[in-house]
Amino acid sequence: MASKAVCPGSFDPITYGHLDIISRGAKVFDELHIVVLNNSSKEPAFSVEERMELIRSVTKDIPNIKVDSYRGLLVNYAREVNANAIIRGLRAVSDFEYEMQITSMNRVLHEELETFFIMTNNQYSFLSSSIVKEVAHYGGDISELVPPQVEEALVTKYNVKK
Ligand code: COD
Repeated sequence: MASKAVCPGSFDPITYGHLDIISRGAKVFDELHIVVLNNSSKEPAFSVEERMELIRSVTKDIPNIKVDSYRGLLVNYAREVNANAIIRGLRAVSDFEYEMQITSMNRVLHEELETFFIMTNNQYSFLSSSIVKEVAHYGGDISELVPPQVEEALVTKYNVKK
């Protein structure tokens, strides 16, 4: 049976940190679904469609990836697409508590679904969508943090000059 994993997130917007996790995960599983979900504690800057479009654009050279969105619980999405694994990234100890909480909750909701963690590449250990938006908002250089398409979308969104 082909292995199928889900890489869930807000991806608001996708960064080189996300992309690193996605490309490494895609080497391990036969099929990887990147799914844009709602994180109830975050107010998104980009619409779901905009986020999916950016993900599609920056992952177009990775053949075993599908980009999707879902309104609802991640475990229900995983059931619908018959995935048996979740991939998450870990940047620092500070990520651990939150990750442990949602992993445990997801296991209560769907005990066959395993979560796998990929350690961040040191180069991206400080990187998050929030920090990128903050720097972009004030016109700072984000070219080392996100792919060019995402940089362009942020510059347009915040109406700042490069
Ligand atoms: N290096 C490595 N990994 C990174 C980096 C980086 N620089 N930046 C981000 N990541 C990883 C994150 O650790 C995460 O694993 C993934 O990339 C996505 O990150 P975000 O920030 O885009 O996404 P989150 O953490 O906001 O996603 C949370 C979900 C949307 C997945 C979660 O809220 C969810 O599952 N919502 C649906 C409802 C649900 O089922 N909730 C869970 C049960 S309570």
